[in-house]
Amino acid sequence: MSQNSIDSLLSETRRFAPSDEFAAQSVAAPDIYERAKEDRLAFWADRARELHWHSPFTETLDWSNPPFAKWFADGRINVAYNCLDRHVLAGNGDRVALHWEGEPGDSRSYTYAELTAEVKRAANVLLGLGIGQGDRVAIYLPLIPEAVIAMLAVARIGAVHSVIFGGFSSDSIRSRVADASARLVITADGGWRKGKVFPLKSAVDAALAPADGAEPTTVTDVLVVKRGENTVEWTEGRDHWWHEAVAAAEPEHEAEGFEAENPLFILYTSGTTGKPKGILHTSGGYLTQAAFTHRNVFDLHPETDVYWCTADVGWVTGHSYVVYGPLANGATQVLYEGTPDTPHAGRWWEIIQKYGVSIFYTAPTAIRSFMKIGRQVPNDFDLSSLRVLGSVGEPINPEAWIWYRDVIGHGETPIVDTWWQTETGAIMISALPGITAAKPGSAQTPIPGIVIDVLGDDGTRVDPPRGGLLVVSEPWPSMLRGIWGDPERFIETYWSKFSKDGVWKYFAGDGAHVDADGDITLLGRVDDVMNVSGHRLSTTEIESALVSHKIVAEAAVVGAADDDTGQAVVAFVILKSNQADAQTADEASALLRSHVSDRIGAIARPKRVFIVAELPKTRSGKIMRRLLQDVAEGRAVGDTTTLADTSVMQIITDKVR
Ligand code: 6R9
Repeated sequence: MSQNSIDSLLSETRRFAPSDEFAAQSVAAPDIYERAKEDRLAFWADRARELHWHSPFTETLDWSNPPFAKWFADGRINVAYNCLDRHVLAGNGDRVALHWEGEPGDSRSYTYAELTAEVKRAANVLLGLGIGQGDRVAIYLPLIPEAVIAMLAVARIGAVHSVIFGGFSSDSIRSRVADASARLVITADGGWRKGKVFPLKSAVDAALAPADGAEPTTVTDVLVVKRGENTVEWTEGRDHWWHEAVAAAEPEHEAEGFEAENPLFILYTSGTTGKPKGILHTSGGYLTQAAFTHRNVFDLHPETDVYWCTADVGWVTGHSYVVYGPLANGATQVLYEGTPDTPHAGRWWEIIQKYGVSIFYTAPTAIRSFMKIGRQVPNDFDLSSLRVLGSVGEPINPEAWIWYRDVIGHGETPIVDTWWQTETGAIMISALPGITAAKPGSAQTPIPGIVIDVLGDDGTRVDPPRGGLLVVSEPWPSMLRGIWGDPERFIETYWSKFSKDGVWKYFAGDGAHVDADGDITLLGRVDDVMNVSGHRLSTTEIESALVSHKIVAEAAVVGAADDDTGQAVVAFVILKSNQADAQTADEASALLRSHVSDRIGAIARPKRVFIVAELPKTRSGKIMRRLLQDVAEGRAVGDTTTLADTSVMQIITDKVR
């Protein structure tokens, strides 16, 4: 974040208390914080008991082998049963679970009874393919109901899903499938985006094809949902149409209980090295915190609310707040396949009007892009059904916060700014809309039952008002249980910085400021992880993609502050000497931008690629990205005295400006 926006965040004095009317109907009672504090573990055990357990747990937390936690370990639970059958058995089978809206304008709704029936059949399809408890299933789908059905079917049989965002490349699929040794891939013939069908199956085909130096794939079967009406290549024996398999499957499937620590999913996310980390989540604790936060942070009244989270299921927000949280709570929700501006700039607002959406959860990058278009677009729609707004993925600046409340929330709705991560599994810091007086730009308060601290580099708590590093000081139910196949990296990445003398503290990688009221404002990543439109990208991963191109000798990538996307990817590249004259800098830059897009996915495509003759390095050869960031953000270049060659920055700056 730029110094200007930090300053404006920290001088923010406006407060927005909930109205009396809102407070009176709030799901969370004002004493919830005290109750959680009195006995934190008992508080979480009570929350867990709000779910259905096939057999009850007796132990809440086992922290005897930190940092490997076990929550509710001797209980047995079925996550999908909690999201489906339970509501049908409670007499809510006719309640709509999903209102799905396709980008071209087609739509489908599923009641809880219908969704349960679909998931039972899909579970039988998976069992028929030999998938069982613990097997990994990769899911590479557009945002269609089958994505939700597939995830729940995997969960129902105790298998483990690894959802891969539909915008990722075949290389990304290959590495994720290989890392998790997936047996099955569920994909589609295509999906709609920006008025066109994009292919998915062909990327899966390429990812599973034999490749030089790669192990043969572990995937034996591919299920293909028909959505895009694309023609697809077909591998007999391996590929199966989803609709045919589901139609042929037995309709009944009884959900069995699995251990609370049975793995539920792996989700890959960027870290500070090139290789994405497979973040592992398990069942009972994850569902407990996803459901609790969804109900309390959004003040969900499942009988009357219509909830919409705009995230794709390829991100953790789509796991916890499109699939597991809302469905565990029996919510009615909207799912939209496409982009916000197709076929017109008011598409999202039209959807809110059509379904009477009352709770809306999106990312600051989207809000800023709407701000840029102007309020006349949303003003053309009836948004009066909205009563709670949420934000996630990156810091929301006070200007965007106020615009969101004024223009989308008709100047009245509470806004919850929710801080959390793929690793935390569920929301960790957020206001509660019926209790907290909201402070624009600040995530404010740890949710009840969560212990957060802001520490100085020496590991002691900072004295407010002051900035430092964000840590979680006590284990929490939805915490990651590890990095798939790499316990060492798990300990090293998250626990080595601040844990000592048997006291374990989780280091989140974010900077944060605590003000005099004790409210927490997030300041962005402190490591080599960028945040572009709320999506995590690793500088190293993009650098590796760049140097994999034959014309590149060396590359350095930084995240530069950007008005639209929060941060933008900016690359500095040295070409191989025989290439420098072969093409113009513009040609090389265009070529490399699309190369990164092919290797990782369009979200990683650098906004700008500068072809330079040298990179700023310390005498020990470490690239000083901080200086490149100064250039990319148009600032005066900071201290260069540790550079091996101090003239380098002048040359780069001249080139760029
Ligand atoms: C849920 C999600 C996690 C990183 C996190 C932080 C940033 C998320 C934020 C926020 C400020 C918020 N982040 N929410 N920063 N305010 N409300 O986004 O997970 O994709 O793993 O990203 O996103 O930097 O460390 P994930």
